[in-house]
Amino acid sequence: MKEPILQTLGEFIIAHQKDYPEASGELSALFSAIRLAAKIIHRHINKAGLIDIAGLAGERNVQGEEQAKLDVMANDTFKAALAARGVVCGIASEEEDHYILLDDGLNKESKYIVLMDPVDGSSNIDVNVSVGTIFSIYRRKSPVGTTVTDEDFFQPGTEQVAAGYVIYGSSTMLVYTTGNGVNGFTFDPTLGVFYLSHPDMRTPETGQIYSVNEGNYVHFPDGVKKYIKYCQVEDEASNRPYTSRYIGSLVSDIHRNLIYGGIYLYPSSSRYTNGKLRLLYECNPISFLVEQAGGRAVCEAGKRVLEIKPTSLHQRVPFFAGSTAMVADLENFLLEDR
Ligand code: AHM
Ligand code: MG
Repeated sequence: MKEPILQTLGEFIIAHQKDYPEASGELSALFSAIRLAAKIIHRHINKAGLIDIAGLAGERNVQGEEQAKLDVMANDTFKAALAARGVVCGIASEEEDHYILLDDGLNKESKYIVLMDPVDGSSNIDVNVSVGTIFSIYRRKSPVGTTVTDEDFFQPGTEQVAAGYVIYGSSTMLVYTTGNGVNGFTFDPTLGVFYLSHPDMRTPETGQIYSVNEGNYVHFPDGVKKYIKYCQVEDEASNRPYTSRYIGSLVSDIHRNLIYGGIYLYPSSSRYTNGKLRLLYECNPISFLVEQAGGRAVCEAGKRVLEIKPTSLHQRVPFFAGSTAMVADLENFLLEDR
């Protein structure tokens, strides 16, 4: 039997470059750096159990969390892959206290900055649960050739040029947007190639899944508590009770809900007064993807995550994202309890 010839990620990027007449090829080169880093991390994750890279590296990152060895490896891999192509002038990462200036060779002349969480949910590796990489790309605001500044990194999410995630699951997938819909590519490890497997991903208008760490329930704001109870109450017309699904790995929870329809919640609580998730390299890129797939992402009733004006690199925000009708229902509960 003949195997169908599928479109590769590289072919897809080249085919779509013509949609942007001003494109110089720099963004395409940036994507190939991300693609390479994703393949290297895929290889490490798949070997994690064998070569014991899953243990802790003995350092703490800026948020005071212990860094797993994989976090360190993935961070270094991304930095090296991005720097090698000469297409990025600045990088910010969950694993770095401050953003990094790349001013060697071609990088100095680049107009793009990248913000990333190299391995989100890395504690899940030890127990063989899917993790992900999240990335967000902006055009710098400061003049090309000068040192990158806060102004380049503290842009609202609406200014993103591209964003995406890589999920290292039962298969590895790269899902991204450049503001023209969302496309997903599945990695064939035998060939080392990402193939277009999920063209033009659209999230259902509504769904039956709610995803939240319910262990924190008593610490949640009243509106969130009431919404969770609403999800659990029987109502035939709206197919409730909904199903509760929470992996505790943001990319995996979002990926599932994007495909099946659902809502993801990480509210503020007495433990995390601004929520736990970081605006710049977790919530903004995921919000861009969710909106581009037809969903909604807010930090409070009526406020899109993408419109927040960032004030610090590792800032956290409450995060609610998913199917538009479900997020709208939640917003009504939040409004009532204002
Ligand atoms: P990390 O960036 O330190 O890995 O933490 C982020 C992760 C997300 O992937 C996940 O959604 C969340 O933390 C889970 O937090 P909790 O264990 O509080 O539910
Ligand atoms: Mg993270």
